Amino acid sequence: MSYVDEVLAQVKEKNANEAEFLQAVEEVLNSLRPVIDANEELYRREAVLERITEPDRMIMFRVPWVDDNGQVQVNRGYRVQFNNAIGPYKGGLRLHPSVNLGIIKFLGFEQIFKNSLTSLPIGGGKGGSDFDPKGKSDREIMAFCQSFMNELYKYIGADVDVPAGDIGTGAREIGYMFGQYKKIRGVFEGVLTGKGLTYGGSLARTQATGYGLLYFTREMLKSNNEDIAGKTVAVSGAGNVAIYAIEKAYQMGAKPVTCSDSTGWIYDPEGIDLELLKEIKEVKRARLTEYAAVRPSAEYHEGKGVWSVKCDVALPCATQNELHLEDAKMLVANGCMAVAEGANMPTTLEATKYLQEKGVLFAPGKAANAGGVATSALEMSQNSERLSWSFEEVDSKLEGIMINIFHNLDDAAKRYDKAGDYVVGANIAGFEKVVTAMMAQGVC
Ligand code: NDP
Ligand code: 2IT
Repeated sequence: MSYVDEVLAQVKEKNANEAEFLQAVEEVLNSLRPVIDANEELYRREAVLERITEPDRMIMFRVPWVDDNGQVQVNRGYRVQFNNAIGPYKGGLRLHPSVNLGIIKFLGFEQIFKNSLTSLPIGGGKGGSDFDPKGKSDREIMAFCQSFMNELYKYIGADVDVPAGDIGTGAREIGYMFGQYKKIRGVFEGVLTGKGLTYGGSLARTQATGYGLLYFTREMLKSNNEDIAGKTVAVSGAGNVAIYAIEKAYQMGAKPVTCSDSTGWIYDPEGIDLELLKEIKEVKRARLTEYAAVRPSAEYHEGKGVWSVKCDVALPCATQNELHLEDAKMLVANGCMAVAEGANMPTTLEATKYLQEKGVLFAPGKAANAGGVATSALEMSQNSERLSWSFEEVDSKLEGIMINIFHNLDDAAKRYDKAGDYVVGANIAGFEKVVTAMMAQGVC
């Protein structure tokens, strides 16, 4: 049996109940075959794949907090510190009822390669909780965040592990967590990113993932003799990533016509009204039904279906496994030429394979959405030098990083005779740096 198959079988046996983690490992290891096969003896002896698929540590803890009725609630908190070969652990905190160990491990595993691709010194980690922020008062959110940090603080630090936002964790939650860390440790340091601008946050971090997604997509299209300007874009999600993807799409002359949340989706053929969307999602924290209620050009549909709309470019920006084979078929039938993942692993393995076979340009999340964590690393740099850069400075660095990521993975794919396969390119380019660092540091 080849080394890759051997390790895949072991990982499946050891982590049998972790579907999303297995999906992520399968994708990465399968696409690394050309590199592994070329170095099989060395990598096998060094147990490189066994080491990279086993987290450095997994921390799980009780998060008790008191709700507005005086009732004590208990959630489970997680932090998976996956790999720090190239820098301190770095990755977001997801607050969503679906969170479990397998989901946090898949996200942490992806983060290793994503962070490597940014070319910045950050290792891979992820955390979160099965806490559901929906419908909670500000006081309840604060109670949860403080209790979460009462345990998490032991394991993190500006040079150790630097968490940030993800689904359900935005500036409000980061603020409460930062305050509690400072209270417990008595240290004002860049232990979290995505902070508010008055206490160490970076300009352009809020926009970074969505903007970066468009910088990447534009470069990918350009390299295939296409232009983002004039394209009709289907976007899923209506959160941080989706909103700023829509904003940058407009700035580039494209027309975003959809968005979605967990209850339904909007088709607005005249183009999504960005200010209205921001008001509903960022200020009121309300449902998309409110969008359709005040926008005559918009259709609201319950449930799923955002990929049934005719578009040139699709940007899944909500959550994992939201774009299935049947969705991929609809996209292809409707003439979609490119899919770029704003979310982490939004496209199933079957759907990805189908899109690639049909010649659709496919940008994996670990490359296309790396602008968020890259800008988090820029926030860490600013905190270290106790300076704040201008919006333009951060944004232009972000743009350069995304263009660079595209060319790195494009080159990596070409080196292994897989030109145009950006999944293979991203995994190989991300892996090479981490594995070189791991081997240089010995068995640890
Ligand atoms: P937000 O919480 O701001 O928004 C998430 C959006 O996706 C909401 O519209 C939400 O709808 C929808 N959504 C979430 N879960 C589900 C679900 N199970 N089914 C249907 N819709 C769902 O999160 P972000 O925008 O920050 O994150 C979106 C994706 O991007 C995630 O995959 C995240 O890991 C990834 N990402 C985020 C980065 C960042 O910097 N924030 C960086 C890189 C990747 P509702 O509000 O109704 O739940
Ligand atoms: O998935 C991701 O890359 C994020 N949620 C951002 C992580 C970060 O540390 O900014």
